[in-house]
Amino acid sequence: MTTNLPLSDDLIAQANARETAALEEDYAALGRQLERRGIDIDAIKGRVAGFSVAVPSWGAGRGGTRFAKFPIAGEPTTIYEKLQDCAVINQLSRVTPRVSPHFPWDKVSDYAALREEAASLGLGFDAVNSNTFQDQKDQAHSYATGSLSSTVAETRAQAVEHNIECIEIGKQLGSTDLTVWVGDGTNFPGQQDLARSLDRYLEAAAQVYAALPDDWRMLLEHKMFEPAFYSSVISDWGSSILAAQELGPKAKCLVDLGHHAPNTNIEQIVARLHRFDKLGGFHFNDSKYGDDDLDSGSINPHQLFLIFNELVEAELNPRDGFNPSYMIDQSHNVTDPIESMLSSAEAITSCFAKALLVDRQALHGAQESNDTMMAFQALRRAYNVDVAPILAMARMESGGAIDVLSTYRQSKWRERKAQERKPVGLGAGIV
Ligand code: PSV
Ligand code: MN
Repeated sequence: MTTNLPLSDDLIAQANARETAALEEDYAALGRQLERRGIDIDAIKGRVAGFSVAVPSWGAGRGGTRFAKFPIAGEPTTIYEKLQDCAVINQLSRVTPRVSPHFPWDKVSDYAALREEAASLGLGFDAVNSNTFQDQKDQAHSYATGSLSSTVAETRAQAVEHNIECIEIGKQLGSTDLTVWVGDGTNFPGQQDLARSLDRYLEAAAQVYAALPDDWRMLLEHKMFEPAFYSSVISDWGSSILAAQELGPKAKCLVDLGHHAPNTNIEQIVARLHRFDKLGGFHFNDSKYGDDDLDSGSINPHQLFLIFNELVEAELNPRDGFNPSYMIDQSHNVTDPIESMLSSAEAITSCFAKALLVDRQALHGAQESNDTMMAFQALRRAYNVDVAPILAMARMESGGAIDVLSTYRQSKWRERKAQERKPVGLGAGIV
């Protein structure tokens, strides 16, 4: 297979050459500091090198809010251009080797060719996402009454069929997960029967479930509100786990960090879902109010760390299994999406690395003896470590950039694409 990587290796090597001496110094100093705590920095670096998080195809564009889109010159408009931008992110960060596509947004006529194109860019495909929250041109039945839970039988059948089509596409792309998020819900008390709408959802979702290949999972993504503001059919992790339990073992819950009420204890939700073998994956982003699109780790990096602390615990106690899928799901309208995704991938990987630094023996010992302060300090001591040299060293050793953002700017990728790509229309925002 021919490789077609978007940035030149020379550019990355030259940028790294200017940073290598300082990195080696910082890495050695951190290595000595961690050694005093009995931690082998190279072992942590090895775990970091094995970590990955998928990026969403739609995150390569400046999605913005549903109120406005402010396109930038050089923004991608096709899945092919989006893949190129995702390849830039992976080439620099080395932690985002998979792209999660969304249908019908990313529909093409030849999926084998799309898979090959992705592979030549060093990318594979992650979970396929269905879209029954928007009407498409020439669609027979509107989703105005909901999709999998609609009162209209033909609409439900159409939503089921679309999800099955996504599975078929996913098989061709090499995916093994179908992520299902429905915007179904109501805006008025009394608008729909709360129990019967869930019954309809479960019946339709079971038809999708029945079409899953043996090695596939169906990831149910809950969201408290928006676009429905009074009730959502799969509004919270309770509805999600009940639905997943009803559907069967291949149905798991997907936690989008922005889909909860403010201040919800998401790390506890993670522990609960894992306890019942229903932790399917994450959509990473951050949130200040009830939003779900701010850059990961930009508002509450400590929460992200606490989530990874639970994930490291879960991995050590796999119970029935531990295989959550990780993806970034963010899209706003103020930065170059490549830069946001690079920054988020770094924030996510940092929290993973910090969680690995937690002295588990000290933590568990303090928990058992009810030494609250020392239990908390076991977490605090790990959270306070600046793990940047570990991430940078892992990246450099696998061909990525020590300083991802500065190398990206030096590449002038966006400026070059502004000359080549057709301008994006104003369009509408997405949810
Ligand atoms: C819904 O807000 C969501 O988080 C789901 O993952 C969608 O598929 C995605 O955003 C894209 O709009
Ligand atoms: Mn999401």
